[in-house]
Amino acid sequence: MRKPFIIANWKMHKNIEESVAFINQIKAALPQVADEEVGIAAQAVALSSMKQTAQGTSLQIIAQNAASELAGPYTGEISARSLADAGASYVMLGHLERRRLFHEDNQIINQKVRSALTTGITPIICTDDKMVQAEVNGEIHYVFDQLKGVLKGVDPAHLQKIVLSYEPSWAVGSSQTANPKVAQQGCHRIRQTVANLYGSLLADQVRILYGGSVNPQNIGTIMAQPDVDGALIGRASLRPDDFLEMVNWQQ
Ligand code: 3PY
Repeated sequence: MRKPFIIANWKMHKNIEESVAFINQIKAALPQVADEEVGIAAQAVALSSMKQTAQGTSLQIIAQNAASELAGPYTGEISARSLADAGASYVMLGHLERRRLFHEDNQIINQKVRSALTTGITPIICTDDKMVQAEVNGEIHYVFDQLKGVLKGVDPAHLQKIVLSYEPSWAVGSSQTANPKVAQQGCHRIRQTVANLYGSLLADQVRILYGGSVNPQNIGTIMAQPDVDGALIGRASLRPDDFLEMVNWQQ
């Protein structure tokens, strides 16, 4: 049984005070029992205050990026080790905006994944539609280089806890309507690729999230797809009421 995982990706929207205020507003309504995981990915400077505010709740504190090295002369970088110290239990790596705006490639993301794994912080590895290519003649053609590249050298024992996500580029940071069929196809192909790389037992266990234009109206149909285990939510996660509505998508 794969536990659903609902994540707010706040990108660079909220400062420390706003992040803490948001958690204070939602914390009493978060699921008590861990039959669903809920997390917030925020700016690194807010993580430790968020962790303190979330004490006693099941909220996961998530970093949005990490350096590829654990320590050393890398001015301006933040290591996975320091993010873990600040209270992050997960780190998002390879989000489309990191690839598109900061030119991160599979090799850099793979280094970040391996580095994060040595600290005990769990990577949420994002893949986009370089993974799932455009529709051609009514058939969707898939390429797997992205996933192979970012998972290179990753031990099967680690893959068990890693989380993967599929975020088609047209749906990220846009107000396009998310398409549940595309979400299912993308997540299914990722699962098949994991099966090819690591075997079907691990592929059945790994959680795969869908991201891009998820909102309170469409989350139910997206989460109903058999290969979608959770959602990475951008803009629609910025208001506490909307976020709680999506956390409670089953109701
Ligand atoms: C979006 O929905 O815009 C996202 O980037 C989610 O990660």
